[in-house]
Amino acid sequence: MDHYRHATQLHEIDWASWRAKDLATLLFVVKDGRILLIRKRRGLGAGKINGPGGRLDDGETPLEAAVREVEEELCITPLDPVERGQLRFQFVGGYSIHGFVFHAANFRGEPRTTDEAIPLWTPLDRIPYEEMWADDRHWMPLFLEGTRFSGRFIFDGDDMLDYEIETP
Ligand code: 8DG
Repeated sequence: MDHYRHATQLHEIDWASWRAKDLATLLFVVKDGRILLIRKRRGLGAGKINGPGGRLDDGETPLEAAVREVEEELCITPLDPVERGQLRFQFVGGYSIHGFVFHAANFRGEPRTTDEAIPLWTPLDRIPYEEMWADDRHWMPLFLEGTRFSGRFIFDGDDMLDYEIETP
């Protein structure tokens, strides 16, 4: 909605009618006290550390896309992913993206470096927030403790201008 291209604060947006231009996924495997992060090599957020994920293809559900993206980016198959949260991002300039965040406790295969990502098994107390999107430090602790969350954010490029995170 280019309608919101000038918004810098959450209250300027009618979130009930807000619809993102793109839907996307993030999936974090958490196992043996470590979380499987990636150094993202291309796409939105290239260079940053994140979880594997990307935009939905036509006709895909978020769950299907989440599994496909992990397979494409890391060559592993996450087992029994569960949705834990949603993230709604409005960018200054008009772009918007709605992310679905999944957790998986297990996977099949061995993570490999691909054109898209470098796998980084990371101890849970050493998450490199300074190399991640600015919002992640606010919801990742909820994710890791198993609390469901729903976040809304306004970004200007890499800068987070306003945010709110709700839990049940
Ligand atoms: P491409 O072929 O279109 O380049 O790539 P794609 O795989 O379709 O999409 P992408 O560019 O990888 O999708 C953007 C990813 O970035 C998607 O997984 C959601 C994620 N993402 C944001 N914003 C934020 C954020 O603020 N924090 C985190 N952790 N992830 C984010 O778009």
